[in-house]
Amino acid sequence: MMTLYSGDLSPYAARVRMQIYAKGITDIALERPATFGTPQYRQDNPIGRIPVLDIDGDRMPESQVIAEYLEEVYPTPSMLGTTARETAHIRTIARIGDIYLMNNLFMLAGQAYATEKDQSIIGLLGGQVTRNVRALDRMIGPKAGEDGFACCGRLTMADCVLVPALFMIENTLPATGVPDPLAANPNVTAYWAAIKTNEHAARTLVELHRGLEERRAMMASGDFAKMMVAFRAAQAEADAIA
Ligand SMILES: N[C@@H](CCC(=O)N[C@@H](CS)C(=O)NCC(=O)O)C(=O)O
Repeated sequence: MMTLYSGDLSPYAARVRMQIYAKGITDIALERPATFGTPQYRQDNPIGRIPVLDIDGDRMPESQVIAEYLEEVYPTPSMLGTTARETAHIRTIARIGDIYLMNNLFMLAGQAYATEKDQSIIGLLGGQVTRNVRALDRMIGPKAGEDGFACCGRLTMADCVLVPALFMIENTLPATGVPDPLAANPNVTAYWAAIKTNEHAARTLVELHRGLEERRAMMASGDFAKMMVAFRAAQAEADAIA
């Protein structure tokens, strides 16, 4: 039995969920780990993050690693290429989404909620996001804006990463004050409008929006601030043991 430890608003978990939906996998349970953010979770999962794929108690972290594992275990429908070169293109776009966009967006997210914003962090990470949306604009397929697929004319692992990354650009980046990086990039803008209509992307986006609403409610009630204090304490405890 496999369980994906996940959370609605986690863009990294969302990329794996979208892949699971697109592949029609029905025997992986999706669960928010009850201990997430506690010292116990960090003890059980050294990196301390989600997603984690639990395979009968054997825990596998890192969304990209999980995505590649799922491709091997559930090869059809394939979300990789039909040639080595196509697969390399898909993986390049997926890396842009993961490393160059999502990682910087995730690190920036704290600035969206901060009462006093640190402009040096926003400038550094926001600049990376802006630059790499421009790179993406040149690297997605020439028909991406028409067919709604990042490459190869069908849904691939690249789309699974780009959907949560572009969700963050649209929904969490504005609160940091970084100018909209989509405005100057017509291919990505057209692709984003088109991929939103894909059923698996739409399902994933509903979950991401639900997570965002929940986060906003927690912020309004003060529960989010309390959760962050607990998260930091758990991290400090884990660091002290290390
Ligand atoms: N490189 C990791 C990043 C995962 C990640 O940062 N997950 C976030 C949620 S989106 C998390 O668990 N954050 C908790 C923390 O930083 O303590 C992956 O690809 O899975």
